[in-house]
Amino acid sequence: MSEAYPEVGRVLVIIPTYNEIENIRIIVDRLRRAVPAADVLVADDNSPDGTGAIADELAAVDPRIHVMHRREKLGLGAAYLAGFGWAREREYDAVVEMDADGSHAPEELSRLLDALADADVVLGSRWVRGGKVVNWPLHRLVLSRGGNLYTRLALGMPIHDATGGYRAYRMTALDKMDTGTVASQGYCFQVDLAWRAHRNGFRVAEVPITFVERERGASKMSSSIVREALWRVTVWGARARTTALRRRLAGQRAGG
Ligand SMILES: Nc1nc2c(ncn2[C@@H]2O[C@H](COP(=O)(O)OP(=O)(O)OP(=O)(O)O)[C@@H](O)[C@H]2O)c(=O)[nH]1
Ligand SMILES: [Mg+2]
Repeated sequence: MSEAYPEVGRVLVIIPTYNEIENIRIIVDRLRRAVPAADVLVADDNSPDGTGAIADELAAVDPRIHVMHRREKLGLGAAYLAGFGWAREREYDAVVEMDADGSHAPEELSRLLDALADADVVLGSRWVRGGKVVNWPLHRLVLSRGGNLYTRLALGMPIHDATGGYRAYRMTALDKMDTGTVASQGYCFQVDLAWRAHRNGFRVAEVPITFVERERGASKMSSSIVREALWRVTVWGARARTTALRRRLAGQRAGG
């Protein structure tokens, strides 16, 4: 099989969906045109609006499109973990995370994959030079910038957009990230994986993206998602500082 990204290998784009009937055709169509060499996996949590059936229709006429039907809505993180497992079983070399709502432009994916040639993890970033957000109300901008600032300070991690969900991972990196122990669900899932990549010493690249607010369908963002991220990041940061302090004390003791 010819590979569009010889330095990366076979790529699977995972699109998690819950009630995205107005978006699913559009996003898959855009993706297939923009990056024809990548395979697509729609991971649908039994959407009541019939998104899964539309995905099946798309898969029936295009062998590069696949659908994973999950029994119930278990959150974005759980859908991605199942998708990573699916990719692992089929020996993909890289996986991409992409929302269904059009916020992540498929036309920008080739830049992320180009960057993966020299990185283990590539983050589509709204908050580096050249990154943009289109049509977000002020409170979402404040939440995202504030959340990322807090994350950077609490974890001491030099990543500008740790909450974003447009990403590419080398499978070898994901395998070492021990994703079986990830408990985070919402946005926090993204921070969790970025934190694991950072702690593993992986090459993490941030590529500027233009994030566009969804035009169709309802957001699944909620205050509980924000609360989860806040407490988990705080706990991880405290744990990392305690571990560093313990090591320093042990080193001082050993050094006499
Ligand atoms: N399979 C699955 N997909 C989900 C679930 N929750 C959200 N998604 C999908 O994850 C992607 C991101 O969800 P959004 O609702 O856009 O969440 P968001 O981007 O944080 O919120 P907005 O910025 O308001 O759009 C979309 O493709 C959703 O359909 C879930 O529980 N299961
Ligand atoms: Mg969205």
